[in-house]
Amino acid sequence: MTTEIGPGTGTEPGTEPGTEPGTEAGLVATGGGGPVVPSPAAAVALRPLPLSACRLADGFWARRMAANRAAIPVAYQRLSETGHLDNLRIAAGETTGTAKGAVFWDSDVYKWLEAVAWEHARRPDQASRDRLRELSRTVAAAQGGDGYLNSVMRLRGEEPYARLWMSHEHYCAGHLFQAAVAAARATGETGLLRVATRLADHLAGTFGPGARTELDGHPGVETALVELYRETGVRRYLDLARHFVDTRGYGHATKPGFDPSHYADPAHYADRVPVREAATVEGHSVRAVYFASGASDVAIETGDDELLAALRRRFDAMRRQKQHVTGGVGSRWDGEAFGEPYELPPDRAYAETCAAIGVLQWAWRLLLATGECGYADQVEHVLYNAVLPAVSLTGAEYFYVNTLHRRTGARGEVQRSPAHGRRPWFNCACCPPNVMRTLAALPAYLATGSADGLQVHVYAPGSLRSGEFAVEIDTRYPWDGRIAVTVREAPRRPVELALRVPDWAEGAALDGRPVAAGEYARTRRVFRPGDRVLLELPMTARLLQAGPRVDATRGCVAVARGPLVYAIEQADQSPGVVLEDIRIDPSAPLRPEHRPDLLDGVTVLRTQGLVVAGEAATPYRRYGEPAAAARAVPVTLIPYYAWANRGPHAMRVWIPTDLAT
Ligand code: FUB
Ligand code: ZN
Repeated sequence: MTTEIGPGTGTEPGTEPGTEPGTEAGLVATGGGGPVVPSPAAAVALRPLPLSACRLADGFWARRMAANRAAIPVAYQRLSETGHLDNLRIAAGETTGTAKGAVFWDSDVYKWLEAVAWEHARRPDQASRDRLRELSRTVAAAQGGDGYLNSVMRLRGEEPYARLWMSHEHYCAGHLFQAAVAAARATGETGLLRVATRLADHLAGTFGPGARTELDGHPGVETALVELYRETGVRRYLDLARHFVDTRGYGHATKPGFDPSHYADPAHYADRVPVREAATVEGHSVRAVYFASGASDVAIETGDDELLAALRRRFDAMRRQKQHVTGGVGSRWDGEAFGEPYELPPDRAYAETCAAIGVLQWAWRLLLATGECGYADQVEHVLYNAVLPAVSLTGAEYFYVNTLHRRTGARGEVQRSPAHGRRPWFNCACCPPNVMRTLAALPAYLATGSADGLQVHVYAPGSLRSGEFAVEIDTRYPWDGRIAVTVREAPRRPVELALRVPDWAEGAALDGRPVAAGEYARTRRVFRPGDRVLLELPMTARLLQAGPRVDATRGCVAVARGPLVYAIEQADQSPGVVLEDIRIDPSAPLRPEHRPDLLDGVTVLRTQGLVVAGEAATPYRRYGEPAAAARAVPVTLIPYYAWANRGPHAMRVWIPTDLAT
């Protein structure tokens, strides 16, 4: 049932459901959906399940989500302390003062609201509903009579949309739309949705064919407009998203005039090459992948195969040339940017948390569009190894930059340096609430449904339902590769159960029969309650090496087991051994050992390595001269996501193998 709350409860003229000027459909919340709900006409191979159809039982992700839930009130505190909330309250006339912080700070509040909404869907509680209502009222009161909304711009007296390359006004609008859609789907309440549609109508009246042509320097509004279209049925929001997608690549988002920095480079804004022609990702990594996600949404909703094909080519180029072994993207600190192909330095990796979340969003959309297993492989890989490492086990401390190598004694020069370890907040706080909203909606990424079946992409204990087909999953994944699926309810007709066999899982078996890695293992039949299907994924640890074009990791290996990338951290090594001096012996076995007592329960890997005798007089020696003597040492690896939970120790993902290199 739809409840009208907060602003516009029907008492002011023109605020009754469905009577908002410029709004063609009534604000009737669809309810139940998660973060991406393609419209009935959308060109998708798979459809997400409602959040309520994916329930997690105690296990790996349930623990991480519990920590995330506990961090949500902590983040509210941070948003209060920094002045994020005050900006909106001052703009709303609830208090007095001047604007603090960056022009995009409203977006952090909206991301936090989105997290509250998804959490509420999972476990409703009055306190979060009250908070949602209270802030919805504030945001509504901060909105101008014409629908314009941006507290910082307004308080600083800046002219709306006058410097869109930097002002993030559309970007903030996008995060508001996402929060409003989440609130409607999660709680059935449309107060915030009303604010969102007023702002979207303002945007649609200001920008588009025959109107203003500038684009926001930071994409994000595209996917949000599509979601708003999906939630409200208002076609002009989709049309505006398509306009923003099709007109990017012609310099409309780029800072005009001369500027010797990246601010005058159209590539920084994903604005150098039109979307249908772009062969790869470039420029600011978050902007590039957010834009590609939004463009994928547009392709899905408009049935634009040509656009989808271009986005698939671009994703593939990113995966082949510009993605770290962890799934993180963005090699350069300067401009927070993608580097050249194969420019993937582990020690200087930027790999912003938001960029990983953008890759997750993009991969998920391409999975829905195509049903191809490779995109689900990316979803899982990025979740475990690029998104999760950004948050502490307590759930309340974050990395902005996700390095793959922290040196012994490293000093954090700037606030976001990973050398500090994870931090409670940042001045540019895009990442913490982004993690929060992503983890709060995590069950939405586990499985999809279709008219005749269920597809499971990411394994976690719990239950899943697609229509009349309901199953229970029992597993200790990612520590153990056995996944038992028990049917609880099934229609009296054949349906298909599709279980993803990850690309790394060579030797997997379904009910004892071999199944191919990198595909779905499909069982189609008339299921009966109590039927059981057993998928067994081999969990032998494996060594990975980079191709010859990746210079930065030559002579090193990375280690993975199941879906997890591993790392060595100083705290686990023998006393006196300096992490930089460790070499791994690639011929030595990697023995798993589950340690319930360590890092909230992890499977460590133990192996044999060598340690060189100490620092040399100079870093260089003549070619061919023997390296310093080495002695054998035991080496312990932990999952990369769990590093930096015992202080900011030295850590590395890429480990040298050879004393000669
Ligand atoms: O541009 C402001 C913030 O910086 C965005 O939210 C992120 O993309 C980050 O890079
Ligand atoms: Zn960020």
